[in-house]
Amino acid sequence: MKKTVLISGATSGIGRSCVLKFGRAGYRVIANGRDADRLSSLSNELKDEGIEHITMLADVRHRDELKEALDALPEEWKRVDVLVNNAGLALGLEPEYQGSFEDWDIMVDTNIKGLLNMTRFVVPDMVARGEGHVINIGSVAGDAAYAGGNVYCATKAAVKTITDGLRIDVADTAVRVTNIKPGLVETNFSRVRFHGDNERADNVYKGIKPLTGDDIADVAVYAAQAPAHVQIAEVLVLATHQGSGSVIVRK
Ligand code: NDP
Ligand code: 8X3
Repeated sequence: MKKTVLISGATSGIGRSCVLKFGRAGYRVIANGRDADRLSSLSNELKDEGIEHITMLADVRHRDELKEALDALPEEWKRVDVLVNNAGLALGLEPEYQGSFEDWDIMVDTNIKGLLNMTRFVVPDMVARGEGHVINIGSVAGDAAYAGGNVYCATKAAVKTITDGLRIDVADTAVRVTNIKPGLVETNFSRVRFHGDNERADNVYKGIKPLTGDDIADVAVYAAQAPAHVQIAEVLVLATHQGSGSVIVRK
């Protein structure tokens, strides 16, 4: 029987790549997103590729909405083998003393509380079954703050701690827990961070070959397909000319 993967934030970037890579690797996919049109065009693409899937419309920040969407999954889709907590974003790059309260709330609500919401709803069934896999998309930004990264970096540091905590809490079961920490990945990430300023977003990837969503999805699929006794606990994936979160050599 095919395994089922649930991917949050599946309509763009790393999440979309995970949908395609897991689908091509033979998984059935539950693709979560919060935009019905984007989910429907993803679904058409998956149909063309012959990937078995369903979509799940829910904003991970909204606990009741998320619970309802999970409860409404068809019975035969309720057993989730792999959960990829990917939905997330950065907003702004201002010094902390000039940051936007609204941006901070959205980042904390999505990157920390949204990830926790999904985990809290999906993982109990994995624990009851004694198996499953949670793959959280953290970031190199969680390892150390960089200029203007303040709150975003803090949310990704929280993802690291939350991931480590879950791994400890399920260590008496065969549930595996992974934190993938990407560096510079060219997606919609910077367009979102700079509130639609495309020129500023494009500059982030100038003079360096960034990672792609596919590069990160390959790591997620690898972690999921490792033998059952192998737990890929944490992976830091940087672009080759990136020395750390803040050291990027542009040519
Ligand atoms: P994208 O902006 O391309 O994709 C983000 C996805 O998350 C979109 O599908 C977006 O949906 C979805 N999303 C955002 N908020 C919510 C929400 N509240 N509920 C459901 N879905 C939501 O960026 P990336 O692919 O780059 O980002 C994916 C993850 O990777 C994030 O957690 C990010 O922090 C992390 N990351 C990214 C890096 C990078 O350099 N790109 C590096 C390290 C980590 P919508 O389109 O509707 O907004
Ligand atoms: C995204 C990577 O370095 O732009 O988490 O914050 S970075």
